[in-house]
Amino acid sequence: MKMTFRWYGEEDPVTLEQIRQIPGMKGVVSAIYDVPVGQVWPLERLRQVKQYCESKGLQWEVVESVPVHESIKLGKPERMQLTKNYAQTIRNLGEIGIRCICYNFMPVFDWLRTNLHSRLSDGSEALSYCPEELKTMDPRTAHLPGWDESYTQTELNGLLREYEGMTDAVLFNHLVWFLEQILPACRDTGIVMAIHPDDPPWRIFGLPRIISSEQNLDALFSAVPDCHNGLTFCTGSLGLRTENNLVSMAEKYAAAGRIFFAHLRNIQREGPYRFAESAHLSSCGSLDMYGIVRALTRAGFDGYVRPDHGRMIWGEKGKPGYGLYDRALGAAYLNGLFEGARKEKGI
Ligand SMILES: [Mn+2]
Repeated sequence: MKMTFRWYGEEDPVTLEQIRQIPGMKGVVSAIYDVPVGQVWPLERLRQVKQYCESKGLQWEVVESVPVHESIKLGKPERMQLTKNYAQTIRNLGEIGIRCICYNFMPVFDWLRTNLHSRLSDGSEALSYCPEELKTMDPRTAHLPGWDESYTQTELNGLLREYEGMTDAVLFNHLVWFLEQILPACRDTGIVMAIHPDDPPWRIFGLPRIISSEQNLDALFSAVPDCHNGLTFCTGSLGLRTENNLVSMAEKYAAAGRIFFAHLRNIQREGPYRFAESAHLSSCGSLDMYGIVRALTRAGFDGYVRPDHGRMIWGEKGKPGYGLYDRALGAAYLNGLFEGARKEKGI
């Protein structure tokens, strides 16, 4: 297990100096944020970021994310060139020593919450989701928390129209096509593709969802059995569906060599399609975090791990979900769970 921390580049209010002081921290998970989706990430820029991280004592081996252009998900003719560009980005990432790419195949929005500043009973703030709030949000006309600056209203309307009537099966075929096209670049560089599950794992605004359940994952690995095709095991996303047994899924996919990266965080399920993100501890939410870590360890998981969204605590201001303090507490807790699990296994 290699503990990492998401870092949003030099604009991030959380600095590499701070990240380095979290006990057990080995590296960062980052990306290039100012290259338009679909274009090749320039080698020179990648080298600069890599060198900057290393100069601060941190490795950069995981990218989150290289976004997949909507035209690839939609299966439009320009997907040919866009996929070639994606493959070239993989090759450039291979050049600077990246080992793993986290990506997702969710149409339009790669995550959605209805409140980014939900007040928990201890006074901290967390991201939350509830169906009543969702009903008041029509993406064609209204403000969506976290997405205001990503699309103009016209762009968003156009995109939603293009997805009208798309089935899960069609979107799935587009994912398989995309993976088959980029696999040669993965084989040449050794880079593995770790798909992030849908967040939350159910349909929103009628958009298709294809990576939400064990059945979906089985279908993906049987359609594309290549060993570079794997998963970001995000407990906070998959764990929102009660039928996803995370302990058995962790064991199954880790033993099969499909988990390359784990996002370990807890959520409090508050009813159907209703949840708040919680502190990482098992006692703070709905998930058995020790059970999950033990299952990963028993199955021989040796990939990358990061604490996922944290609450805003101690008066910290910053990017919702990505402050320093609660994620650092999460990392310390997870390190303890892994130490316990390793010792229990006798390694
Ligand atoms: Mn995640």
